[in-house]
Amino acid sequence: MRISDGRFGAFALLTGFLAGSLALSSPAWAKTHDVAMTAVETDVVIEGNGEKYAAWTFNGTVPGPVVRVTEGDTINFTLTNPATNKNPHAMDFHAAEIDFLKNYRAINAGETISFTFVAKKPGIFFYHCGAPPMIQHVARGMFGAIIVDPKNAKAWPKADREYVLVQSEFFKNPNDVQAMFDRKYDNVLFNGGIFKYHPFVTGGGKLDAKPGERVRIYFVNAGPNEFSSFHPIGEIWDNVYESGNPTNKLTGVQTYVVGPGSAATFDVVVESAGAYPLVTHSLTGALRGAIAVLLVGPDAKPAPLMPMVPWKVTTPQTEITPVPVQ
Ligand SMILES: [Cu+2]
Repeated sequence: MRISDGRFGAFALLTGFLAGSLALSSPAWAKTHDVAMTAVETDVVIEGNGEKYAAWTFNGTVPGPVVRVTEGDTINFTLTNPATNKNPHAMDFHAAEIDFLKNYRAINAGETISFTFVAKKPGIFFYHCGAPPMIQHVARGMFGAIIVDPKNAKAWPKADREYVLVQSEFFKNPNDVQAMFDRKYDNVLFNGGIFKYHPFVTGGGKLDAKPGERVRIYFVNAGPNEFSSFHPIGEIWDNVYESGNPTNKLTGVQTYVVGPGSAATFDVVVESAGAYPLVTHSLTGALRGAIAVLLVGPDAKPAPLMPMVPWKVTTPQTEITPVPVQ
């Protein structure tokens, strides 16, 4: 550029100034969120009869808390691994684009790690612990979902009702890492429970909706190994958005495959009242726990994004005795 030219010089100064301003400050619509999680090694209820499991968790629940931000937002994340824990833990956000070695490294009990990222792409993303053996940390419950809403809310139709469903495999013996490598799972879970949203099973709940509502399911497959073949029995997905990005839009889909470590957003407009089980059509998974019944009726009440209401315990709770590692 010829800086001797007055007009070019002024233009260069102006664009340089604007570029500098943009680099120094976030766009006006972007927010900064401080997100803190704690690795908690604790027993959690995994079945409607009160059965408990020696889980490893983020914040004491399986899945961990849903994180929700908007495209362009900055997340200052902190993970604490309390001194009372026995194992190293870590955090890997699929919504982030940052160095893995530095940010996703495992920290020992008694340590804390912090990192910052900008959620640049809209969608539904997996998060999980990456401490070795990662297959065990995921299988025992260290996973969750982060929703990055598009900054343009009109990028897709407005949803009348939203749910988050996270699928995962359950291994009865939390210490049998070989079973995890051999894919010898005992159950498949939605949101950390066996038939958690199946109203005909002891202690089971449901997902509510009203006729005509556009129900949006943010679906994450935590794995660790199996593919999900997500299907609404009695319905057809009006739209499926790969990775939950409004740009990745499919229409009129019966079943959509979500691999382990992946996610998609599913819209269904249910025309008439009734029961519509949402399943993985990999039937060995559905029949071992991965059925969530969408109960559609005019009296449906508002519901949280991820219903985690404690299950009604109808039988005495039993503890699972940890088995030593082979
Ligand atoms: Cu962990």
